[in-house]
Amino acid sequence: MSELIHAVLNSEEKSDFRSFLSELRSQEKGYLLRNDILNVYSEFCSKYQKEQSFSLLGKLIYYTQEIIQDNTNLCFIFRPQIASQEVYRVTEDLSVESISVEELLDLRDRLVNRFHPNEGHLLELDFGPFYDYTPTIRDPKNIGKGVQYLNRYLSSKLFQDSKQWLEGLFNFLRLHHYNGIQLLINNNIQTIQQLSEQVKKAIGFVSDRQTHEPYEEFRFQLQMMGFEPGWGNTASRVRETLEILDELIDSPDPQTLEAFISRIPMIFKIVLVSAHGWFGQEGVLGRPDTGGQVVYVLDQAKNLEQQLQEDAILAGLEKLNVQPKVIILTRLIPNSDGTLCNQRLEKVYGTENAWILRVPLREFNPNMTQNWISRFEFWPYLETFAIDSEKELLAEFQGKPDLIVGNYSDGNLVAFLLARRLKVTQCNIAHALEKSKYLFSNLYWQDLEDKYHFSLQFTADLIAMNAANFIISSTYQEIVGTPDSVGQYESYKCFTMPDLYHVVNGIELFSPKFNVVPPGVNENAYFPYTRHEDRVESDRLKIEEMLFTLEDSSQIFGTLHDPNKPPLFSMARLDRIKNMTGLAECFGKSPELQEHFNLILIAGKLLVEESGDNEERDEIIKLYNIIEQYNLHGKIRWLGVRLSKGQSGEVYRVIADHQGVFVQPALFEAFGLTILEAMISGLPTFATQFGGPLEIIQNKVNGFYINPTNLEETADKIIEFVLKCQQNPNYWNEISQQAINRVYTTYTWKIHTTKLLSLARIYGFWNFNSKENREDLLRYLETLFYLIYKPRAQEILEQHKHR
Ligand code: UDP
Ligand code: LCN
Repeated sequence: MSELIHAVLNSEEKSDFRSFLSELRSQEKGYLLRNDILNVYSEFCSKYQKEQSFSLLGKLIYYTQEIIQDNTNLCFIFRPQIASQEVYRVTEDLSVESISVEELLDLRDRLVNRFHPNEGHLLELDFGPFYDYTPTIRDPKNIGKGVQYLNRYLSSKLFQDSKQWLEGLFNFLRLHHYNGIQLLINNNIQTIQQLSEQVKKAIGFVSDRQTHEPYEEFRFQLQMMGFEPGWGNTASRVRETLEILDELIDSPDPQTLEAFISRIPMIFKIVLVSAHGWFGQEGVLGRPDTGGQVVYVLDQAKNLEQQLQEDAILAGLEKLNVQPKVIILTRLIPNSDGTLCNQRLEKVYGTENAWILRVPLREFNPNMTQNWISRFEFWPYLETFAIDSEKELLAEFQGKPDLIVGNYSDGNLVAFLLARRLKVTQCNIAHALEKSKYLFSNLYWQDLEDKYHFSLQFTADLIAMNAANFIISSTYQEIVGTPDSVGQYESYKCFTMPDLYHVVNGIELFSPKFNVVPPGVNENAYFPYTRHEDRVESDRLKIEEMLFTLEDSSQIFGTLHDPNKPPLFSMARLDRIKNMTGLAECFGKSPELQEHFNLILIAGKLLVEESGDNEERDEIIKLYNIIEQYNLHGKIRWLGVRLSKGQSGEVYRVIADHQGVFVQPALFEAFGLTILEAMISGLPTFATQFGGPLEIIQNKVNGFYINPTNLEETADKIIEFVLKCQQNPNYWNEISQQAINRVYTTYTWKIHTTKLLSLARIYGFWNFNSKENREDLLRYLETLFYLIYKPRAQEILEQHKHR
């Protein structure tokens, strides 16, 4: 970047740069974010009739993420490429100097008047040194493909010392049991030499058998040779697995290693931690805090169980009575508002051995702990919840789990505490890191602390993401963003929490622990509207009535003048970021949209008094105001209903029957399951360009991007689609079909679970083999937990005691 700045300064654009800096200095805001910068620059260009994009200055501005005013100096924060940052100070006389991360964080503190030079330095958190001894990916485009990289890297290291590598492999093979039953190899094989010989002998033995001969029929002969169950369920499967092992011993390479490890029966018991919300199978969706995460985890649990069962059968473990078990760990909520969230154990529908295990919070103050607690207030209860859960899990599994997966900041912290105590592989899933959702949430954390307690959340995030053996993200940009926007994990790289700590290196984004594994969609509930044979006519009629005509003021607001107009549909929890009010305003401001569509929203509750959530209450009031302001009566229906999965699937299909469209107008969406649901149903979908939808949808191919902060442009995009449909009556169908194809080819739970289990096995293998010493990192994280997290959590607990 320094070269680019100097190129500007040494060119005829120097005076433009000077005038632009003076334009910046005249701005009221001392802290300009990318959008502000682009606006100032665009105004500057039109004022002085300058070329925007092809100039050197334009290029410089393109890479600028933030500009901070420091008296007469300006501090430029550049992002020359994904996951990297450079900071320069430009003085009034145009001298340029690079500044360190530490100086930048001090500057940010000064900006918000939180800098106390006399009080000495603030605590600096730096995770960099802990990653010094682990491999890192070099090319940013390979970020998120951790396991591939790790395999290649570690294999090449491991295979260098063939004796040590083979010893490691041998020891790993001897490790596996299921409920006390030895798997894979027994004591008849004592050395790696014997293993190699016996593998060849066994290959010869199974090759002489019928391809489909069941394993049980030759089990005892194999046992005599030293092989226990786990190699396959038929002669051909056993032969394949042994041949892979044979190849691995004779001429190892990373692909063979991956293929072999992916077949090892080493995962039977999994915990999915989803701590805060109303976690249930009915009556919970659409409540504050309870949306996609519950859907994701439930579907994941079902599919994981199924995959584990299939894997166990394929491995030849059927007759051993192997019953894989998946437990979703959540909190028990005694006052459960008609849901089953007060039940200790609930079986997951459609599974044999997947359960929701609910563990109550200790009774610090029954007014709090008997009721739902917002995710922003939940922090003080996590440690005791983890301690109590450990006992319950050990009892339910009759032993330790093989994998612990955390969900969201709180679940990830619990997963860390459990994994640390039980010494089990820890996987993290963020779902949504709030830091990216709330602008300046770290810089102004003190002002937001009462409402959001971000000091705990961000500390918990740092602890859990660094502790995790591997992290699953739904998109690439969740990790490191796009060329012009910062990723969610990336935002933890360097930030200040004024008066609390400075993070100079919060996470290694190039670590192979990051893996992109997107979720799928429940294909029983959500499927194309054209699959008439799978739809139930009476359900369709009921949903039709509910969406367009039913009068029920307790849960439906609005009567349509013309119910036959196509619906412009959206469904989301009613929080600020989901921006349902923005969509209503966009509709209100556009007579053209009103002419073509009715607006149908399924969102939250209709009455302020019925909501216990701050943001939901604000949004309810705002939505009514917009309806009045733009006089949307007769053009809008707002449904405050809670639907079952089956019903919500039929909602999308009925909207598609009416040639409607789905709009997802969130100000930021981490991933966006409703987008998958709408697309698989066959709805042309317009989704926010901020966040995950950018990767789900390919613009104008199988859906459309919108910028929900630009209401006029959003309306224009939808109208443009309508006009195209009028010109080409097949256009709606084309987009609809492409949307369906996109989900079936890229977003299925089968793809997800196969990859997740393969990751869990491979990371388990590497942890065993590389004997990576992480104790120093884990001790550092524990220190943060005890010295920063716990005292702050205790303060909230004291406040809660008086509620
Ligand atoms: N949902 C629902 N009823 C509502 C709102 C949402 O059933 O009133 C479901 C929706 O079908 C989807 C999930 O909740 O499965 C929302 O997931 P998404 O990832 O879109 O957003 P989140 O709420 O997790 O931020
Ligand atoms: C949380 C969110 O905010 C959504 O964007 C995701 O789709 C959901 O979790 C599931 O991961």
